[in-house]
Amino acid sequence: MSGCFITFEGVEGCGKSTQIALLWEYLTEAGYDVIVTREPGGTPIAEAIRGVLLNPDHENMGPAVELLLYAAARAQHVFEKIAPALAAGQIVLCDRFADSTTAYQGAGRGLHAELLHTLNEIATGGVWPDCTLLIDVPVTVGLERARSRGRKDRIEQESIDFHERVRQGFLSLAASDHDRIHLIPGEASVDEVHQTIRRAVEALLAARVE
Ligand code: T5A
Repeated sequence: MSGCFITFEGVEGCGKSTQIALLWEYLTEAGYDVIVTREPGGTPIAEAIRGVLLNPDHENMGPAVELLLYAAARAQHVFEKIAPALAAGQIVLCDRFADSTTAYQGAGRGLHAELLHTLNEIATGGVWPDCTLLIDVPVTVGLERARSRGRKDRIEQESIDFHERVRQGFLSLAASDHDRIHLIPGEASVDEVHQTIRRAVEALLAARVE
């Protein structure tokens, strides 16, 4: 049986990492073989690219360079980690994936949708999430949560307007793909959000064995 690819998306500080850890624990205890990974990153080469992308000193990075680096990190991540894990039948929980490029570089930076689509096709090699959990919070709530970590990375330093466009980009994606993208209200307590996510993933896994 091939594995199951589940991605988590949303604005800065929406609670993805927190929820991925809870879902990993739940699924592992239930006997599933689960790995957790993230974008940009997940492999040594892609983590090195992450360092370049998020370095707050790289404020002169052009939009095209940013786009190509996210795509390069994703191509290596899919090739080295995600595709082999799915082929081995594992559940892959991934903190961000190609929808982040559509939201940040598309809606946020204003890059052309067709260009993003082509690059996403190349970078993913056709490996696409079975299910995406979009945790939605107001931008100010997410940024306030993220701020508690200290120095902001290069993308967190962007304006509120940029982050609002990103949020709207995610919401548009969810509206256009109900089957894959589950919109999860993220302002509820950590446990309430976890329960909502659990129900969505249980339904997904049950449907796959029918
Ligand atoms: N990016 C990424 C692109 O521009 N294009 C792309 O193609 C890709 C893949 C990645 C950056 O790169 C950009 C997007 C990002 O800007 P990152 O460091 O991985 O950088 O940033 P994020 O993915 O945004 O990760 P964060 O850690 O900022 O956010 P999370 O993981 O969503 O949030 P989390 O779980 O760490 O929670 C943040 C805080 O909130 C609390 C937690 O305890 C924590 O303190 N919290 C809650 N508090 C109250 N109620 C809840 N329900 C809470 N849930 C969590």
